[in-house]
Amino acid sequence: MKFFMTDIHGDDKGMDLLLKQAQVDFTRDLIVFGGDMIDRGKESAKVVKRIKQLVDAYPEHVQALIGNHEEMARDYYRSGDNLWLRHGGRETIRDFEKTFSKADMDEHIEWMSNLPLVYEDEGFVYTHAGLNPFEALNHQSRDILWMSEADFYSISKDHLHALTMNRPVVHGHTPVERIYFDGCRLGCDLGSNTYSITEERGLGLVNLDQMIYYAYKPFTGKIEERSIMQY
Ligand SMILES: [Mn+2]
Repeated sequence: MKFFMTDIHGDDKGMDLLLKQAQVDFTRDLIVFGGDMIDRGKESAKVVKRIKQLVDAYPEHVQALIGNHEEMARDYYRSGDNLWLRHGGRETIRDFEKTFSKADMDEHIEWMSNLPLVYEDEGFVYTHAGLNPFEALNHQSRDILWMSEADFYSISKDHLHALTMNRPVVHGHTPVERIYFDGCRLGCDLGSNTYSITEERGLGLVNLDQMIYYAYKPFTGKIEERSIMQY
């Protein structure tokens, strides 16, 4: 099976529950994490630690991408850019310092700062927020980490299909209440710790083979199973 999970934003519990619910088998399945592991939620360090452990243990079956929140952390540590501190970074630094030794902290920050922008396999192209149709898939600029839903969805299907060789693009970044497939894009961020309507915040685990997903809602503590809408 092929899975995607994105924009976890520090919800380690939700991540754990969903992986168990879907019975993800890291020795056989593929799971791609779409970035924004950190910030807003309380357990950023645990989430980064868990995903790094999985990538290290199952490099053929677990892939992780960078999101704009890891990019802000990268800019903070590399060039002192303070933007991150105003987007949850202050709390994440405290959590990292509480969870990791100095050496572990450096190792995890270095690891998440160097994650790729794009992953692709024969079936799909995976990215955090979007793709620039004027740049080759392996030469995308870092701006794509910040691409708005409006910009990404204004690209014609033909243009995007030409870039991806007809593979759907699986992404996160902008919270949605339901996951839908428009024929070439699949937005999978259910707004974990970020969506404006608190009661509707969720974390999703998408099964790309079955086109279904599990949504964990911290407000109710329940996991709902839904089909991906297609039109
Ligand atoms: Mn996000």
